[in-house]
Amino acid sequence: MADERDEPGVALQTRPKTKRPPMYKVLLLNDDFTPMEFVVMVLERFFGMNHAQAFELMLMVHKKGLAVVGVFSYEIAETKVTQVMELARQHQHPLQCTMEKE
Ligand code: TYC
Repeated sequence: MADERDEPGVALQTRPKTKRPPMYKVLLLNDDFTPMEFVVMVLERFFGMNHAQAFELMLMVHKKGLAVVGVFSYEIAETKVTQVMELARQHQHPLQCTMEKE
């Protein structure tokens, strides 16, 4: 028996036209010089992590080379990257923070 897809005059449910905005991953990269405590402080200050979460994520970056620290809208991700890079620059640490589309 034909299902409703085959029946003339029966409207298919259409997808809502509102598209979700693209989201962006903020990535933290390892290096050999930035002090671990500085990275932990950055994660606490700009990414709302408690000390244990920040320490765990810092160690993950240290061991794996990089990690996603959060996913945000474009403007928020860009602000986080700028804040991290600016603080690292002020302290003369080579810490790198970037963003990429999810
Ligand atoms: N690898 C650094 C060290 O041994 C620590 C570090 C961790 C640096 C994470 C950057 O994103 C980073 N001092």
